[in-house]
Amino acid sequence: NSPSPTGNSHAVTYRLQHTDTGCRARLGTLTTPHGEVALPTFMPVGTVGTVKGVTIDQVVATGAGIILGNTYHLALRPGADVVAQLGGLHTFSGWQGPILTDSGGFQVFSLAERVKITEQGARFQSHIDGARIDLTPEESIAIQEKLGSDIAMQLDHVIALPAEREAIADAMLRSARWAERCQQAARRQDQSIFAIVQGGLDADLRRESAERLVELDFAGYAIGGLSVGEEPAEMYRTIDDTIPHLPTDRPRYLMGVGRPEDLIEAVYRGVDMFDCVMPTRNGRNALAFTDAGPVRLRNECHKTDPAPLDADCPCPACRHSRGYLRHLFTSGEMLGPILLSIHNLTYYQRLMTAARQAIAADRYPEFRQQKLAGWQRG
Ligand code: PRF
Ligand code: ZN
Repeated sequence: NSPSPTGNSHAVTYRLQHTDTGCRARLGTLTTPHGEVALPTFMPVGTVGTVKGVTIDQVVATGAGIILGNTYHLALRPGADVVAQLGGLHTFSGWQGPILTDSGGFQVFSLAERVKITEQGARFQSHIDGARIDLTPEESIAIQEKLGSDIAMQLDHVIALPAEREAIADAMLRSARWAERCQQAARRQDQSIFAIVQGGLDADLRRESAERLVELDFAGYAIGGLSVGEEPAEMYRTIDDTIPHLPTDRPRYLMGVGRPEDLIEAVYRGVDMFDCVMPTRNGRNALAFTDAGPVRLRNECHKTDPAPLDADCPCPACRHSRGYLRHLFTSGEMLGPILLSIHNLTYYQRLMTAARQAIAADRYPEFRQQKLAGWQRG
């Protein structure tokens, strides 16, 4: 783990290969202890050590290069020590490629009960059994080290928007202090930490957050606190306000985003990594993503439709007619949610593959227009 010629001694490194000549979209490679990933990329969410409804072989077949796991859920059940005893999250889940674990900051905000945030950390009750838990920056890193992910996220303080500027600034500054504590607590040489930029929708707070974190030198930088109810245009503007303050030689990860159009817009603005439950959660609810926009398979109009969801899609769902897929859902068959989860994950991976090809050819702006026009027509 010796310092590279570029002065980057992290276990996880980013190599920028090309920036599109017409926008900020970037083509790059992420190198981790469990292999390389072409960026931009989408990470399927494997919250509790499984991408819901999909086997590891099936996740691999969708084209995914890296998956996400959750500190919060795995710490509550089965516990980080149990995962460690079973060989760590790679062996436990069966996924041998790169894994990123979220820190718990957002899950405390969105799932836990009776949450109390102090400078020390988050105190809350488990949403599973009500047990009282303290999650400090040091504890979050200790758990993520037991899980053995390639990328650990810093613990951050996420707040609901809209909020008073003072509260947003307070949470941003606390998140920056927690970032440094996470860095100090880190022991593993085969794991890197990504910092998380916070600061709501305020350009000055985003800049200050980015500058404080960049000063500390992390392996990568996430943009957090977005997609929490604000308008898409506000999210895009905040990405534009943040990206110029991040180093070009580190990956940028937009957390918990989003719809296909959000990925396309964020890549345009210089984002490299994404995660979201949308492909799997929507798939379980009979909603399929296509180039003509989302398709609701429970709708009567698909009852006798012999066409596949997407004639060009190589996934197992697309060997069937829309009429058959609808039948699986109306009959309550478990294969429906499984097939649509696989289709949607495949759709997201093919979208990112096409985005990378467009960037390599300096035609990302045209590619973006084409995709947005298709989704609007649908
Ligand atoms: N922080 C963390 N995880 C996250 C977020 C965040 O702000 C978001 C915001 N959309 C999703 N997941 N730690
Ligand atoms: Zn398909």
